[in-house]
Amino acid sequence: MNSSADTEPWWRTAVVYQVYPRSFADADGDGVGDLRGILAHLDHLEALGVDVLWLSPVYPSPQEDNGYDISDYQDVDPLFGTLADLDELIAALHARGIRLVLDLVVNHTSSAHPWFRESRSSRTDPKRDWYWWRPPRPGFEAGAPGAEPTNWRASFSGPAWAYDEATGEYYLHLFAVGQPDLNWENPEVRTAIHTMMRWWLDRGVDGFRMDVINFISKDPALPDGRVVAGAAGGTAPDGLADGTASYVCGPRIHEYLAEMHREVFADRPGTFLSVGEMPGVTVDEARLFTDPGRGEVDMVFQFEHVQVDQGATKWDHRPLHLPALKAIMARWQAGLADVGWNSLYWCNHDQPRVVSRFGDDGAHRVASAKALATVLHLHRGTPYVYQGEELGMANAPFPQPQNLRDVESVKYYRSQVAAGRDPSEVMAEIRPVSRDNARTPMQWNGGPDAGFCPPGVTPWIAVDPDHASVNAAAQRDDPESVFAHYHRLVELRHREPVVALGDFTMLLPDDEAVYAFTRELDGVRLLVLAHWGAGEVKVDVPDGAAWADAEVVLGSGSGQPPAMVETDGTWRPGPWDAVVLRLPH
Ligand code: TEU
Repeated sequence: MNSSADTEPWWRTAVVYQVYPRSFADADGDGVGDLRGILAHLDHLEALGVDVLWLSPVYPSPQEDNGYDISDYQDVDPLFGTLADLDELIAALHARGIRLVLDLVVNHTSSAHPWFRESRSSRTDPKRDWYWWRPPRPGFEAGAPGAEPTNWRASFSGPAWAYDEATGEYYLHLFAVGQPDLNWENPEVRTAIHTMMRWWLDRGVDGFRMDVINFISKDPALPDGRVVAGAAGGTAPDGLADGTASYVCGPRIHEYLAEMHREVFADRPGTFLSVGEMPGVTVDEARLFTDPGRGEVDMVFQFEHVQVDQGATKWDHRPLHLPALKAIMARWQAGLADVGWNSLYWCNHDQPRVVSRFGDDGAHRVASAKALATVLHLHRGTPYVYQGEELGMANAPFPQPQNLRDVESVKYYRSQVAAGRDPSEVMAEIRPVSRDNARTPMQWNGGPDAGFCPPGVTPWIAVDPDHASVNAAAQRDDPESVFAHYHRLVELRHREPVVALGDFTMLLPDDEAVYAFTRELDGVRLLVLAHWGAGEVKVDVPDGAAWADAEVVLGSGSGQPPAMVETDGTWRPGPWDAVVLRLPH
């Protein structure tokens, strides 16, 4: 049995809201969202009731990866505003009781960062060893295909090494060419990062979301990966290999995170949040990372549940098999039940919109958005809401390749078409999964460009045409809206300890249409039932008769009202019905 609320860290009852600043609100009329745009919309966050704002990067950046390529860790890009604007945002949030968590992108910098400029200036520069420099593969001519020091593929297509003619060596970039990986083996690098983090905490920020933080420790031997036929995801294998075995949760990762915790957070009065983004992390590793006794991070973002509908690569999109998703969620709930903590998310700036991905963005958009929200928010862990998710925003159309903006999608398109594939086939692969789906402008109202930017301005990425009906203005005062439902879920977590802290038990693991589980804390039990679809369904709820006269905490669906558990213990829901029941009354 889990302990009760008053001894728990604050973030166990919190809900986090992610803002992707480029796409949230454009106050200065350059077509790109900015800090003053966020300041103008804090009432939205307050109305939703969230506790924390996680702000994606606003630092100076060439914007090759929309700010995840940072050229100065201690300033704000003029595109987004000024440091003074950020100070104002911190104060305005704190005045509303909302904490601010910044994105910490320290696996790599931008190639425009002064550290990298120095590092690349000569082989003997004192900062040479701050990055991963290696000579060409023996027997190959520098710069020739195959001369890369390892055969690793970068996350955004192509080799993970870029040749630098000036010094005749290659540097490692696990992401874009403009994102060289920092060498954490070098203690000077670690000290510089810790100093920078303390500087932000001194300024009033409340913690960090740590970008691909489980990639920072690499096997210094840098061995080749194993080449798998067709690994590029298409008909034209690129001859490259997956190098993740050498850097996902690498040899010194726990040491680095414990050191960071000690150097940055441990002796500081206050209440902070650290969440590590960790692609490829296992439950066992996550237990270690989030065990409070070890002092590493508070929680991690795992990726298994957002890869459940992928084949060999993210472009190989498969229909969801609900029992597979349930098995993943149940395993994470069980694995972090006694030690550690889960973060809960369907959406972020890298994922397609959940109502299109797992729900029904046509006839049942509102009901399916609510059902998906209910399922996620009733798990044990800290839920994350990504801007627009609380409105049920859907994937956008992207009719032509020119409509794409994201470096990952654009590079994939080009590489596949260059390899001779049919462009329309490649576009069909990209549409359902592109990160651009998450990045279309926030839909504030039904007017021109959804109220994202001042009239007459063209947004950096096209607004989804569905904003005429799907927007904040239409939902904020409507008790039946997706927004109102998210607000109720946030409020429920704050009010009802069993939601934040109760034990979790998955029910009906093999059912393909109903997601069901119970939560329990100090004699209070919740039953959560969600119909994942619109077909005809009847399930026998385990111990169902007991729930027939339970209190209805929340209910939503396509019809009115949603189906309840019947006295014989069965549940016959309408399309996307979802209910949360409580015992005792
Ligand atoms: O994402 C890490 C990451 O694993 C992503 O590259 C993810 O695999 C990909 O988006 C799936 O399509 C983080 C950031 O969230 C992302 O926006 C950055 O591009 C990336 O790191 C590099 O900083």
